Amino acid sequence: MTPGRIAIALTLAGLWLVPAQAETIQVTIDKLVFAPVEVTAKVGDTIEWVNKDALVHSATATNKDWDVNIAPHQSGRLVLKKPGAVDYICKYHPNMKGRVTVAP
Ligand SMILES: [Cu+2]
Repeated sequence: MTPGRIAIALTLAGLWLVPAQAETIQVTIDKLVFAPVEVTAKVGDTIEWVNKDALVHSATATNKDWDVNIAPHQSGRLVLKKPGAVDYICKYHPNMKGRVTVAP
């Protein structure tokens, strides 16, 4: 869908004036890589990691704020509660790195 068509669809659906709502941001894990490596979000948004590998991974904040386990071919979710930038790794494969920047 083109941006113009999305605007028309939102207008027809009466969604245009609704304030921004919490979003779910997907990060794919494929062959031991988080993609995209870096995401931006807002407090209240959800990050969903989708693990395409046959290995268990985690998204573990280096500041210890959160630790999400993601089973093979499953997904793991986290609701962002605090603003700030958080670097994370996979605790099983520590050279897997990502970053979430959370706006207030
Ligand atoms: Cu891993």
